[in-house]
Amino acid sequence: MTANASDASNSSALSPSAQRVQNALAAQGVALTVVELPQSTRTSAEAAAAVGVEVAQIVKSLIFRAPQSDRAVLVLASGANRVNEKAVAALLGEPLGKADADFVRAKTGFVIGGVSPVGHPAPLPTFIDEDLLTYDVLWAAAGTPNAVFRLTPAELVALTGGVVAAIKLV
Ligand code: 5CA
Repeated sequence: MTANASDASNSSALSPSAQRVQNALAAQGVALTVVELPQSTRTSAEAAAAVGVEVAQIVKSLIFRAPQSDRAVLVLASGANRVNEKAVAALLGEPLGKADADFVRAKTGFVIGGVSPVGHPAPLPTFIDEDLLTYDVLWAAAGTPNAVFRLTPAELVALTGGVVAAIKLV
């Protein structure tokens, strides 16, 4: 597509990674809006402060590696929780290991700190922390470390097709 004067002067133009998330949302037919903020949303705490919600309402998009199948597994956790890797592995039926930054980038198309629940090159097996379903409103990363979007828990489940489960470390 050719840039024009109107694009160049559009202060709401998104960076390419954030635009990929916006396009993925639009392709699924939901009216959700990616916003790029001047401040960092790299961590759950920063994201919560930036949008003015509790850290528990931030969707952490964590990638684990299933080495037997070399699959990436997406875990969507409340910003307040740590993930019980063994519980996720049991649900998946395969052991899980850590993912390094290159693996995360290759499987999601996003850098750590900006990994979105949607907009990946190919679908990922996805698990959703059941605690996220207790909030009216959530915010998730949208492709860069300062891009986010607001959604409901029902939208998170519908958009990702994730399995809702008890996966926090207690
Ligand atoms: N933008 C915010 C939420 S809106 C965000 O992306 N938070 S996050 O928690 O989902 O992403 C940061 C996560 O990336 C950390 O919790 C951690 O699990 C992971 N991470 C951070 N550094 C590394 C690293 N060097 N290698 C692999 N994973 C990492």
